[in-house]
Amino acid sequence: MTAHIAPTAILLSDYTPFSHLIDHVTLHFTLHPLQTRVSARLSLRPNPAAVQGQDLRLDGENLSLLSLALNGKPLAHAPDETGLTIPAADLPNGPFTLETEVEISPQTNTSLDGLYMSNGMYCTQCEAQGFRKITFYPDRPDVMARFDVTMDTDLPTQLSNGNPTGPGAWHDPWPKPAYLFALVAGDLVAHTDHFTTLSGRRVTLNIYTRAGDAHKCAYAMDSLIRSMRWDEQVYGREYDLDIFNIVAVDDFNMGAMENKGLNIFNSKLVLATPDTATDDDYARIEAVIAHEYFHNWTGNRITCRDWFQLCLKEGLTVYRDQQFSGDMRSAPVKRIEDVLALRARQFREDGGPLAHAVRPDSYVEINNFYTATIYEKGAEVIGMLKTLVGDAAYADALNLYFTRHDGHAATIEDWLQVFTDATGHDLTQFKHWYTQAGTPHLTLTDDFKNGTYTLYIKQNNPTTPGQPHKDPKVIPIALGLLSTSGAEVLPTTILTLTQAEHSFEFPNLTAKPIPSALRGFSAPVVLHQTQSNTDRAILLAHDTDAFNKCEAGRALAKSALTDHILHQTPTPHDWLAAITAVTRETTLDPAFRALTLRLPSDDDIAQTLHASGHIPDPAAIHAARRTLQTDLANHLKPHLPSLIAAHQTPGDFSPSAIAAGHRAFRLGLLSLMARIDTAPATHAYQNAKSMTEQLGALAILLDNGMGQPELAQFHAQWQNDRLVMDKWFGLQISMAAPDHAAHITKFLTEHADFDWKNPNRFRAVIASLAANHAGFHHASGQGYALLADWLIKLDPVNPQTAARMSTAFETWPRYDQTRQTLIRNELSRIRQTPNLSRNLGEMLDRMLG
Ligand code: 0A1
Ligand code: ZN
Repeated sequence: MTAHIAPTAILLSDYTPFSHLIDHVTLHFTLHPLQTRVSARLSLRPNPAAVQGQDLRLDGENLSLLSLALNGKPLAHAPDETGLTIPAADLPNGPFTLETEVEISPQTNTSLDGLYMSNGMYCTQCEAQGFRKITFYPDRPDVMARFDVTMDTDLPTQLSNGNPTGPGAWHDPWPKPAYLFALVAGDLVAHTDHFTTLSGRRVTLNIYTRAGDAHKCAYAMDSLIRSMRWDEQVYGREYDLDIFNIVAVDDFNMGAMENKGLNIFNSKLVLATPDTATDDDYARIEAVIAHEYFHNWTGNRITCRDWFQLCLKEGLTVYRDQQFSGDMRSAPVKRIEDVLALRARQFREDGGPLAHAVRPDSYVEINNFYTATIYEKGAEVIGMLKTLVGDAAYADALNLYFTRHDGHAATIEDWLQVFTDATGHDLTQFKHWYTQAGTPHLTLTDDFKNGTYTLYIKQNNPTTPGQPHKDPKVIPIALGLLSTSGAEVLPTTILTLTQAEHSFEFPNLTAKPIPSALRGFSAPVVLHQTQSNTDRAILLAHDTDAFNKCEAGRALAKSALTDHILHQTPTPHDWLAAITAVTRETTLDPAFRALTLRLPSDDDIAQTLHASGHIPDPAAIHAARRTLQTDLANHLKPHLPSLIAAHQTPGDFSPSAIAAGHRAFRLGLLSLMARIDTAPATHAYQNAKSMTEQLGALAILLDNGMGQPELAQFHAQWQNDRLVMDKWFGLQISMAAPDHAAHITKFLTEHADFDWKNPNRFRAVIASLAANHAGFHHASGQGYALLADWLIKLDPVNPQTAARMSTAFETWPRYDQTRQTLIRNELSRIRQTPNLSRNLGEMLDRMLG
């Protein structure tokens, strides 16, 4: 085995304030693909809150230092691998200026971190630690400074943070940490609009794209304007610069980035027209535009003291973007979708070797912590806080947060203190949600005696890596009770758990009620309860809580699937009847019906089987799911043609949630129909009026072993549109039959258009293989080997994306011995690769345990 040096972990408990404060930063860029020069002038002074007389340590990576001067006098100190130290002996006791000039090479920076090039455009990504690849600087979020930026380049579009002060010159009046710095230079076109703030200031809004893409910005612009208005109305937050710029970039590791006044976006989260973007793309664009905009207050004006506090800005900003999307669309449907995504990504993470607390206390590589736990569970924790204190108190607490911490770098302790001060709540126990990893499991049992219904709830917090002991958590359970005729006998009531076991009594009832527990998914927990299919069907038909109504349908489907897998039980009639009733219920939102119709994914079933002590068999899960689909299709058959016809969206395309709901429902019906007859799906493909319909119909055909002519037609139609081509690549793999998935993936990696250095294209191919559960976990191990080969190849080029993709392996402990061995062998093989990045190295070490 090749020896590797164990990288040192960074610890929360080691935090100390930085030695100096920076009042002002002046940056000048002379842009050149291979030899960009960066001149920096920092105005510093000793930090009165830090130990006095310390050296000045600046971070810096891959920088050639050309000159260094302190108060105008040259210094001769040489940098090391990770930065530059000016010894205390050379530092004045009062204010001083430090000037550096460095040379960097954006063209050869394939990591897409720091200053890099994409399609001839210069752009930056500095979160979390990219600024140190641009100049020597204390690259930590608690050092906040005002920036002035200028640049030399022939490119016509020259952007940075703040307000423009001249051509290629920018002044940002708001102190900010280095991770919010951004610079863009390119030959771009602007889609421009304006917004007048609550206090009457007129703000210029620009979305910059490559020429030819400007007509694809209308929906992103509309989403931005609605976000700005919503943040004023709901949180009282106004925009604070004269201009707000967004730039769409084709090569980007993540979704988007909230740089002050200059958000940089992955182009797939900006560009949309009805014929190129699906309804899911539209919804995602709206959500991410809002997310990045909302960071202007929750992240930028109030930032994080250190990276352990990442959830302070991310959990809150996700919570806010989820509220926004709920207000713009259907709140119940949005909640159901968010919970399904939480379970698919965060519960999966929390139940495996990569589990970590919402506020971790150690990391090796911070870029590995932009996770579903920090983001989505971080948002759930805020939702629980709001449920516990109430809406009015939540608003008071947020107002206090904004006034108390504006302009500062805060901690989770600060955040909780604001709630305590504003609402009087003691949040000592609640804080466990931030510090203890793992998904709590709740077990519900009940009885009914002498007119009193008693609910017993047990809480169990499983151990996670490095955290063998857990304390009981504070858990708000929203509960309703229904009679067997479906009438609500107890409207939603919040039960607050604080101990390992509780009982709750409900007197004066005439018969044993049916509990509707965890309404609206009031806490991110796994609920175990023995429910009869009859009770589930009553909840599906009558629950007033939309989330639990849908959940009852899923519980029916899950028990049908697991019974079929474990005991070969035939598809139960009560599930078929209950789903048929919902499908035909015209008073229900089509988007809701579409969600209810959708069977749990293969991965979800594997997770469920594992949680109940079984070893999931990917091939059996896949087969069971198809059997149930076919049985449901046959049961619904008499109704399918009329339902499919009824949900055709007439007239011009609208991206509205209502129109999208009709399309989603119709595609769900077409997908069932295709289990019997694929002709309607072929017809739908030929007559598609939007990308949602075209791609949806193609997916159905591929899922049924058809669609080869359509696939060729799709390629011919869209070969020049890179974002649509990502879909073409991905769909063939995600819809491939289990026996063919690895082979098709390999074939597509040899395609001339497989540009593996582009993260969107890499993800379209490699993440689609990982998402094809039965294909990836095929007994041959070919899927595992292929993924490992590609991680080894990508790591030296783009370690962040390689590390992120490695999470496909995180579920290994669920599976049988043979698969566990196959996966662990691949993980060890990758680990032994010479010069592996710290990013991928940390992920492998955590997965290997
Ligand atoms: N703060 C961004 C996420 C982000 C993080 C890291 C990035 O590059 C490595 C890019 C974006 C957000 O929450 O949207
Ligand atoms: Zn964010």
